[in-house]
Amino acid sequence: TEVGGLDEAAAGRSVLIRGAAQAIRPVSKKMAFVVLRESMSTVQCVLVASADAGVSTQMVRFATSLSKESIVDVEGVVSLPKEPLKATTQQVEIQVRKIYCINRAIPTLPINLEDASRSEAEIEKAEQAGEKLVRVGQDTRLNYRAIDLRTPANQAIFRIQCQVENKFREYFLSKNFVGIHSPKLIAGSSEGGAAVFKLQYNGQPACLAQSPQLYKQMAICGGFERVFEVGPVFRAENSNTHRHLCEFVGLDAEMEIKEHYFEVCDIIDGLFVAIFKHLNENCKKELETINRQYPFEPLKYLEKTLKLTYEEGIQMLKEAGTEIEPMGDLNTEAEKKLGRLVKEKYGTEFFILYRYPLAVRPFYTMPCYDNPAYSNSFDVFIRGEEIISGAQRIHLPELLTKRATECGIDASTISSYIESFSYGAPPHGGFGVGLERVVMLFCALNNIRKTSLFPRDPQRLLL
Ligand code: ATP
Ligand code: AMO
Repeated sequence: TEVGGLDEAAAGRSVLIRGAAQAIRPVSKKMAFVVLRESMSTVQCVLVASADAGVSTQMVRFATSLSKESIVDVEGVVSLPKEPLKATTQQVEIQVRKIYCINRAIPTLPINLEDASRSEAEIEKAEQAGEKLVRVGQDTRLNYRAIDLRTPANQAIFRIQCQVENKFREYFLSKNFVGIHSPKLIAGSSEGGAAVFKLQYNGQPACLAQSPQLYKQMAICGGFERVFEVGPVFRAENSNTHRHLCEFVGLDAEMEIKEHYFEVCDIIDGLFVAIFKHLNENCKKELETINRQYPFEPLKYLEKTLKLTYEEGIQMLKEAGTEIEPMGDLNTEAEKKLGRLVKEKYGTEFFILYRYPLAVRPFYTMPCYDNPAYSNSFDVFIRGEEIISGAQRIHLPELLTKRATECGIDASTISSYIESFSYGAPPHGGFGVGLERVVMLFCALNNIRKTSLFPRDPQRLLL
């Protein structure tokens, strides 16, 4: 039986459950409570010594001697509690008949699960009441991630992440995209900009791919009209921020464009509205569980995603007192502020900003036909932070060589990529999303390390 499925309807049933002993509360020689946890759910198990039920005082003593987080099997009967239960997710109890310890945890764990599962508000309330408890810091959590991951909020976060990835695949398959896998060991950097991890490849200098960019475009040259990839992306940037990782999961797409690069924006619109809907409708328990530890407002989004030009964006910022260099990029502060302004004016926290100045985009970005100082490119934001970059690409080899050179890239180092466009290449465009950022921002979490199972940041490699 699964702990999460135990409800009032199960009252009177005999069950066998396995879980971790999250809390052990002796009451007397004849009575004890053991709270068992299985993923996001907890249930209270009641031991009462009684000859009728075949429960001895030794069994009660054995239960109270268990160490927290030991793995335990319990046989018992589901019953309704006399008063509503506050400390468990399930509103039923188990009257224990038999209890077995499958594997003991060491007596003193580096992280106390109950401390690690509390919200900031609960911690403050407990402190005001004079209770002594431990605030479990981010580093401690990551140093002992195998325990930290057991908190209900973490269980929920990675279930949400899995759903986002799954919906991404499902949506692309429904739109006739072909899933691909591009190499991660490559000879040169993929696109300039972010720093790369260098390594030796059979005596040759090589690096880890900083994106599937060049290969997903070459797949389009290879005759696949629409492709997508889910895979690791490596960035050696020394960015100690709340939103940068050195390795993250990239969700990438590339597609032929028939008439206009807004066809790519339409895919993003359909994809994300489908993801948000799916999470809100089918992941209620996960979202509530995250909310209990990290309270957040549901994401505001429109059925048809708002698109604003970059110029409109900087005009909005200007009117609100923030001057942006018109042909420069938005810094993190300006992006956040624009996010707030758009939310006030249009009632959405998810929008596309398009037509960026060409100078702030990568070399492969198509300049605007009407004004080459701008580009057919866009970024997408959730709650004022970037989750997607995308664009129409240059499919003309001469222009590609010219733009690479202007951006300081030696075109001879990417000659096979550039040549791919001389064999007949259709107009195309695409985008890249960071999976961890989508989950972090959908749930308004304050740090990307919370949405990475074993995060790689500039300081963290060993665990
Ligand atoms: P990507 O690098 O993939 O485009 P990003 O969100 O990292 O996505 P960047 O273009 O690197 O975006 O940077 C956008 C803004 O983020 C920059 O203008 C800069 O203000 C800010 N930023 C980037 N790296 C850092 C950093 N290490 N510390 C503080 N701010 C940073
Ligand atoms: P970009 O470099 O903007 O674009 O990356 C695309 C998306 O990946 C995520 N992201 C990150 N997530 C975590 N840690 C990081 N250090 C990090 N850097 C980026 C963000 C970002 O929006 N080739 C282009 C995409 C394209 O045009 O198709 C690219 O890599 O969510």
